Amino acid sequence: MSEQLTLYLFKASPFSQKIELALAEANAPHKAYQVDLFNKPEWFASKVNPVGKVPAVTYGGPNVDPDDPSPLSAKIAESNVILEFLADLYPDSGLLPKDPVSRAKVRFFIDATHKHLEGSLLDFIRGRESSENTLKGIEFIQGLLEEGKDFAVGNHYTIADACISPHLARLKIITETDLGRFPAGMGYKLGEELKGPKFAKLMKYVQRMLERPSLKQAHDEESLIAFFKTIFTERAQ
Ligand SMILES: N[C@@H](CCC(=O)N[C@@H](CS)C(=O)NCC(=O)O)C(=O)O
Repeated sequence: MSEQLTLYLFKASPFSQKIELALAEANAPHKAYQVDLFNKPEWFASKVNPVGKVPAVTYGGPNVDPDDPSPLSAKIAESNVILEFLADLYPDSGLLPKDPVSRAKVRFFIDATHKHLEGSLLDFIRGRESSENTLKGIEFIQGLLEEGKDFAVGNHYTIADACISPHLARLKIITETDLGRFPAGMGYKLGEELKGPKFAKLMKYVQRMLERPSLKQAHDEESLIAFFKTIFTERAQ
């Protein structure tokens, strides 16, 4: 029997969703425990992730209930580290390609998503900055997509796709609903810019990622929209 694997997540967290996608793509048996970030259980920081953030996984050790984590399991946090861990655990899943150049490209894509898109998009959604850096980040990412290839790298789903897809799913929501803390209309405006010919390659990639069965399984757009409505009650001026 394989070692136990438990994912601690928050459903609306894009970082958690990366891991849900990778687990689904690898068809990996696991348990999932929803951490209420507004009322975190005391044991979560002391027994799973000292910084109190999701996602986190426990691996190995006895097969315990997720709300009673064992000191004998390995604890792994940081979404991009967990993605690599899952690719290592499931080498035949294709989550990381076998050849060194493609592996480097996957890692570069993940690094680019982190440096150029993740922070700027979240800051835009939270009303902390305009969409300028988000657009620059999207342009940078688009430049990494190779013509005629369906995925971030090559012709197979990898952890690079799992890393960016949750952000693309949120980009779709904010541009279609204008939900966010940014000034009214800025979400729609970003959506209009993305519809132009300049971003056609990226938007086709977005479409492919949103149609992926793993994304459909992990992503409940209606619930996320409802959640956004509860947290984005004010707007930045
Ligand atoms: N760099 C981390 C970011 C994780 C993160 O910010 N998680 C948020 C949810 S989206 C969280 O757990 N926040 C709770 C807290 O900070 O107390 C990763 O990639 O895993």
